[in-house]
Amino acid sequence: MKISLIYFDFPFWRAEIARLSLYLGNIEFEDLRITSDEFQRVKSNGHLDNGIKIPFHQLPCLVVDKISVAQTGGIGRFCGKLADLYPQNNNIEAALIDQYIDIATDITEMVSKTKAEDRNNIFIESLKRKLSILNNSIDSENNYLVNAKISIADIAIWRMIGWLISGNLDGIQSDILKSYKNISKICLSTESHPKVNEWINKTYPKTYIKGNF
Ligand SMILES: N[C@@H](CCC(=O)N[C@@H](CS)C(=O)NCC(=O)O)C(=O)O
Repeated sequence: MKISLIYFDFPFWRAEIARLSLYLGNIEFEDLRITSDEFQRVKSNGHLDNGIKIPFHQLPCLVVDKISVAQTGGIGRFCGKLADLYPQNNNIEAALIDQYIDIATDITEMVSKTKAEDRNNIFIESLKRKLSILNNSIDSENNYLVNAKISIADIAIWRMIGWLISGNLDGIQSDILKSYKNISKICLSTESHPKVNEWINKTYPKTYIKGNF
């Protein structure tokens, strides 16, 4: 099976859910990172400069034996199944993992649909409400979100939170996580997984600070 994952050159959760699953599962893949210039063309014509089709004109896109697949959740589940980070025969465990992928999407959309000037107190309070609910959904004894083993849910939440506290989002302070200890614990456990650590060393910008949760 020939697999390529197409995204931009940064470790956002929408791409990392796939890249990191494949890496953790020792599954060979092409990690294709495109420029924002090429993405402007993708948005208008729905394919890469080399002709590869990009469904819905959106990234990430996974290409499996020349078949292009879009949508973060589906891509994450596909890679998770290959890498044993998402169950193939346990529907309830799958649904528990899915709910974390979907809350990562909800929070991402909530933030990315606002401009810096709209991130006022009301917005920050509603973001904190979401984080608090997420925090309370996690058992404080657990190192991972579902069934005490790493899954695509942990990768999604760790990288979504990493983006949220990066300091690169105007109006969102990097200490926003400080009251949410269960989320922090999940992020720290995921980041210190040996293969995750290897991937960070191999692919993240040298400025990336570990343990910052
Ligand atoms: N529903 C899509 C959303 C992906 C998405 O919004 N990707 C952004 C880049 S991070 C994008 O392609 N935006 C351009 C557009 O939506 O036209 C998914 O879950 O993958």
